[in-house]
This record gives sequence, C-alpha cells and structure tokens, in this order.
Amino acid sequence: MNTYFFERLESLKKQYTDLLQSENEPVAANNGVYTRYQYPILTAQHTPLFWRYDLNEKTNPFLIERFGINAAFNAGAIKWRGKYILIVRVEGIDRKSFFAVAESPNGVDHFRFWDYPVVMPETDEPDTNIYDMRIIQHEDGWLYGLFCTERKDPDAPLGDQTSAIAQCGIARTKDLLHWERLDDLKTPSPQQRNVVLHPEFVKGQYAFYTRPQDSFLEAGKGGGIGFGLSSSIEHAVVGKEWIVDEKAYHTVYELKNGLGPAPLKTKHGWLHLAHGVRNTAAGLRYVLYLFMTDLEDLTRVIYKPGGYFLAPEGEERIGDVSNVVFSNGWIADDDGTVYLYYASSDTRMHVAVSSIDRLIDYVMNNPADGFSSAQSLNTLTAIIKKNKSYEAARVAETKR
Ligand code: M1P
Repeated sequence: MNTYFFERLESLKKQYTDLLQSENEPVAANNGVYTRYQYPILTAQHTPLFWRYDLNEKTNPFLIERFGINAAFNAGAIKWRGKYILIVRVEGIDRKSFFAVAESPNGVDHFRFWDYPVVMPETDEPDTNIYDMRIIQHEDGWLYGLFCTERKDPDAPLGDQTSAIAQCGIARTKDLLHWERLDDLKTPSPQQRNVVLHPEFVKGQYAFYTRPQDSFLEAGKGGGIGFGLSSSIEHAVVGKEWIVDEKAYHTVYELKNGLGPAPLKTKHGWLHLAHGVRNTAAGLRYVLYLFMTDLEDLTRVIYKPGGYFLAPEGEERIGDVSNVVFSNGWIADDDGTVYLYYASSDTRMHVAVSSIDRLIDYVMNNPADGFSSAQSLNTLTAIIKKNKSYEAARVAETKR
C-alpha cells in the first residue's frame, strides 16, 4: 500500500473540511452602512479536491495536483430554494475561467461548490474565455445569466496575442443545472463587458444595462453605464444606448465604470451597485459605488453619493490584479438584509452585510461629488457647522 499517498490524502481532506466548516465573523469596526466579514467566503482552496487531484493511488502515486485552480472570484448571486447561491468565476492556472455554483445555508460562511461546474453551451462562435456572470430572476419566469465572452480579435496585427473582443453572452436556466445559450447581445459598441439584464420588462421589452467601450481595456470615447431595450431575448439587439452614468474627470470612476449586479427595487428608486476605475502610479484602482435611478425613468440618476462605497482594505488589496474590488452579486432577503458579495484583487470572494434601509439612507443622504476641492470643503464645512450648532443646542438644553 502507498502509505505516503493515503497520509497525504487524509491531510488534504482535513485541511479542506476545516476550511469549509470554519465560521465567519463580522468585523466590529464599520462605517454604519455595512459590516464586512473577516474571512474570504470562497477561495481557490474551496474548490473540491476531486477537481484538483486524481485521487487514484495507481495513476497519481505522488498525489500531485493535476488541475490547478488559481482563483475564485467575481460571483453572481441569487437566493434560490432557500439557499444563498453564488455563480463563481473559477479560474484555472491556465487562465481560463468557467462558472461553478457554490451554496451556503446562511450567506456568510460554509459555502460549498456543487460537484460539477456549469456546462455552458456555446454559440456558433466558440468562447475563448467566459467570466463575471450576473444572474437575474426575470419577471418572464427564467433565470438569466449574462456574462462576458471573450475571443481573440480577428483583426489583431500579426504577433499581437493580446487584443480581444469582449461581448455579452446570454444563457438561461430554470434549475441552475441545465443552461440554454442564446445569441450574444448585439449593440452599437465594438466591445461590451459588465452587461446586466433589468429584472422587469420596460415598455414590454427586455432592458439591458451595458458598458460600451472602444477597445478591450480602454473605454476611449465610449464608456459609462448605458441602457437600451430589445424586443427579443433569444436574439437580443440593443439599437440605441443611453448613457445613464458617465465616467467623469477626477472621480473614482474617471477611467471607466460598469454596473455590478441587477438593481434592487425600493420604494424610492432602483438601487445600483457599480464599480469605478481610476488610474494611479501603481496601476488601476477599482472601487465600488452606489447610485439610485428613478422608478419610472430608468435612465435618470436621482441620487449618487460622491466617492466610493467600498474600497479594498488590508489583504483585499493584494492579489492577481491588486487594488481591486469588484461586485456582480448581491442578495436582498425578505427581512431587508442585503448580502453584498464582492471579490478582491481578482483572487477571492468576500461578503459584507447591510440592509435595504441603510443602503437607502446612504444613497439618499450622503453628499454628492462636488467635482472640486472647494466644493468638497463646502460640504464638509456645512457638516461641521451643523454638528457644532446641534451640539451647542444640546448643551443649552441640558443646562435648562
Ligand atoms: O481586473 C479587474 C476587472 O477588470 C475588468 O473589469 P472592467 O471591464 O470594468 O475593466 C473585468 O475583466 C473584471 O473581470 C476584472 O475583475
């Protein structure tokens, strides 16, 4: 008997079981809007051992990892059949991503991958890489997965092995197991990533949030979070894109932005979570921000606090693509709790917990960006003065 093999297997199994059984803890310090949880909820190490290893001692006597997993990140999220479900972008060490479903009984820990990753059918034009699924429960009764499909740019100059075309792939399912692939979304933009389906019909049509870009990485003259309608979902075509939320100079979304998950409907408006990107001497910095659009006119932003809502902190800052937080999934529970799922540095998944009431309070009452230092100072001065006069009134009240 190969004792080395079985001892190593036992040790791997123990590490894996300990990881999946470990409990998460809310971080005490918070900004009043959300509470981060201390430990990542999913990492490459959470993928099953039977994905990564050949578990037969005859064919793998050294118990070598045969199929390395590099990262588990950028997950779509949905509450489904009582479980908190993430559709995770799992990336192999060969850089190829695929989707895999992980579920948790409580939304904050004990996430476990289903045995098999998602088998995503292809269109006539095979995908080279697929990633970042938004999962949307649409009022037509289907669950839709919208994701980025990336293929090599056929017009790339000889020797250029980098240029790619990103487009929005669309698939639907009723059980998260069997997926029907529909045509990729057609829009006027040469590149699309971060496309999201609105959960309701708009004027009897399917409504899409888009992110037009001139090139694979650069927004160029394009950019911003767009919006458009299509009468068909099977052969979706958005003829005109309205820009809902533009990139803007000297903001956290000055280079580019993109919508996160599908918006949440509240009595005040549609609540949106998005990512904003700016350039720094150390490279791109991705942060999350929040805004709200009108219930009737989905292209009208009615509230938008300045700056970021959530930015990378501590170990979140470090990973394959450092200084990045990215979210394409959140879950609003019936009791108003909101689970914000976000990835850090294209490496691992985290959760922060908030509530609809807190998010509404934040988005409606936190100050908007004034777009200059002087305006920011005006905002701050007004807050200080208000607090001073309130404090003085309170002191006077206690003396009476
Ligand atoms: O590397 C950071 C993110 O970059 C892309 O986002 P965007 O299209 O807005 O630039 C995506 O590839 C995303 O997967 C990745 O997390």
